[in-house]
Amino acid sequence: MSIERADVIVTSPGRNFVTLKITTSDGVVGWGDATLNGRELAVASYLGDHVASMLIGRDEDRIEDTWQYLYRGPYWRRGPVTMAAIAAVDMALWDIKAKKAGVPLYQLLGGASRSGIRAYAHASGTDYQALANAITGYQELGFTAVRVQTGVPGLGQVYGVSAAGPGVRYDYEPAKRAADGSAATAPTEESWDTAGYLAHMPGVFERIRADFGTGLRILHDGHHRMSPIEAARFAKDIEPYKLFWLEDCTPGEDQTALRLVRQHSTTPLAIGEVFNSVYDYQTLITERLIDYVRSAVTHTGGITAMKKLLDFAAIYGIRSGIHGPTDISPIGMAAALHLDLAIHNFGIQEYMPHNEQTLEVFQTSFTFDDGFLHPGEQPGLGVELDEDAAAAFEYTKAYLPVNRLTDGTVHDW
Ligand code: KDG
Ligand code: MG
Repeated sequence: MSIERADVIVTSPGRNFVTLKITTSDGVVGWGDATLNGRELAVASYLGDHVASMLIGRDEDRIEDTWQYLYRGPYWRRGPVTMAAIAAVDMALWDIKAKKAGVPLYQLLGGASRSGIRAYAHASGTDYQALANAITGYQELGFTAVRVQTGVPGLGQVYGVSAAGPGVRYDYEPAKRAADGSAATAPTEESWDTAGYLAHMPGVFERIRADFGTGLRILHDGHHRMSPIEAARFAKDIEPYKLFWLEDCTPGEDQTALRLVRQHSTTPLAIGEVFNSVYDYQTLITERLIDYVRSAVTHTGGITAMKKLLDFAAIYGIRSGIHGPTDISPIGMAAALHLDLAIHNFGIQEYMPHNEQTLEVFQTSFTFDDGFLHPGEQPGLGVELDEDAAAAFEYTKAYLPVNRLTDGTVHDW
């Protein structure tokens, strides 16, 4: 048997997704997620124009060999576009292998190491009361861990904070279409003030601890906005509130920045959602500069590469915190859940439920119950894409916003 077809499907059920469908000569179908938020068509072209023809006739069982062929073969290695494309091929081949074996994928990764996958939700609000209401709402759903993001006095819309108002569940969709829902032509711009943020946030964590007690796992995302010394001071300032993690405190591309933060604080650190290779972590892991690996399976070369990355992290006592916002499709999410269940050094899983339109296109078998996710027992990844439903949602260009400091300088997210 061999790979007979490789088709790229782009759909936009409220947001854009790129999916690879691999079909074998005996009709087994495997699915892979290749969604790269705001740059979707670059990956669709990489797959459709350059990779698809290389797959035809290959043995679908040779997953490691295909991974190395796609990674080393083209001369140009790494990068988010390449690694998202390789990830999609890899996921689809694992999906096929597990379907052929008649087992859920986690069984091929070593079997279950736990009964459920602790998930964290995104709680946010423009002011403290709205944030507290959101936390309460997620606790009522069973979550024991929440990421908290809130507005900063003096600033307008802040990245990662819902403007929807108290009590409304936040669908995390920072990539914006035009105001009327049509294709965007350029990113929106938001303003940012690091000093105001640094002055405001410790008081927010203090109130959360006072109101919600010590049992709640509190996570926070710095979205790469601090300089190394700002991040070091912030991580130290918030130590009394014992966060589960502080994510992306400094821009991800500078691994040595984390040395400075680490020297000054015991606040646990998480980073990696914009990484695409184990080499992005080499210094961070071997020098124990982080506590959680935040890569997405979709952006890091798939299940084959993530398993190796997480095994490497395990040697240094570093745990997983796999990226799981809504720009990871249900296929990418399922891949994360199978890994989460199987690996020993699982930490926590991000969970942003997809909207109803997305779940019409992607039929999932994973479950959420009382704070814990499970990938389900369906053979393969456990997600099938409905091509008729997908065809009803035309690609609509959307961009992540650009941040500017109050003097107009372009800043990180
Ligand atoms: O595409 C960008 C989003 O995935 C990102 O902003 C989400 O920071 C994020 C998170 O931690 O989920
Ligand atoms: Mg993040």
